[in-house]
Amino acid sequence: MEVGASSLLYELLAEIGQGSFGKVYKARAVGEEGRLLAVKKFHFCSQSSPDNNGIPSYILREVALLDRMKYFQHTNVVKLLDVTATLAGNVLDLTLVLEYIDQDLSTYLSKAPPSGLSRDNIKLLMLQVMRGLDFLHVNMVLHRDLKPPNILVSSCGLVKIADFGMSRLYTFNTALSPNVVTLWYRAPEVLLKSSYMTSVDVWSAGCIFAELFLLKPLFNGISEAQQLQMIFEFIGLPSEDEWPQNSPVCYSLHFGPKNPSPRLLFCMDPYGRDLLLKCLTFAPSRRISPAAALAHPFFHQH
Ligand code: 0RS
Repeated sequence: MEVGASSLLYELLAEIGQGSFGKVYKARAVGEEGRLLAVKKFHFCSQSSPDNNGIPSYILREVALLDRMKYFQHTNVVKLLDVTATLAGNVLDLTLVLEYIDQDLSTYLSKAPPSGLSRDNIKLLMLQVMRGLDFLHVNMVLHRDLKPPNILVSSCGLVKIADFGMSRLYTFNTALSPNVVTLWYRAPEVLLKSSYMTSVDVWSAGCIFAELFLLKPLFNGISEAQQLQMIFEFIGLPSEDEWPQNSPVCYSLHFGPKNPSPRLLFCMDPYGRDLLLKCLTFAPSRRISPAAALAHPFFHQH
């Protein structure tokens, strides 16, 4: 099988990242005045056995969906320029060519003055994150792992979401990858192994929103249990009937106090605080949507 006729020629310059997402390289296009590119290589292997013939069909479907994302066009979403997939037996090689942005949000935050980012700056960054998310969700694309390293910030302050639309492919490969995944931006329903939808990305965006004010992660748990504990310390323990029924994790009062103590919110204005709590709502169905967040007064007051 072959998807995409690669017409883009490039030379790899340096490896910029490695994880369950495969390897990402900085590259330079040949011709085109040497435009910079990000090239992502994803190697995908499945043991063939008598009852398992190679790559599962849902993976091939994911690749076909990915190919459609070449037609995606949004200022706040990294542009996918080319997709090449080659399937040989039980090995699938996937190469994505994407636009390159010079900085990620974690580096951007590490360079912020100790006094913090200005409220206007935070507003502009968050507005773009929500616009990008709204676009992805309208197009039925889940990110599922939104965090500062995959939010890119260009030198002129343009925000672009990267590393989206591949979460199902990653899940298949995580068992094979030794990388530790961060829990810090993970929604409670994911930590509770319940079903989830686009609202998980809004939770992550909420954690990032708080981090723009604090310049450090809001919840930095080192285990799933500690992560949940930190969450409930902040938003309060939900009632037992709010607990997802299909979760293998049992409801327990040990998880945290009944009443929330959002102590870190003193540095936020009332609108910011309100938006944050709407993003960090326990029940996925009551969590604010990106479209509703964009209409929130936090973004519209001067
Ligand atoms: C550990 C501090 C370093 O342009 C960067 C880019 C960068 C991109 C880019 C474009 C499109 C991706 C990257 C991408 C694709 C998975 C990804 C996972 C995470 C991030 C991006 C992904 N910290 C991390 C790497 N880093 C420097 C700081 C940079 C700097 C500039 N521009 N990626 N990473 N898709 N798939």
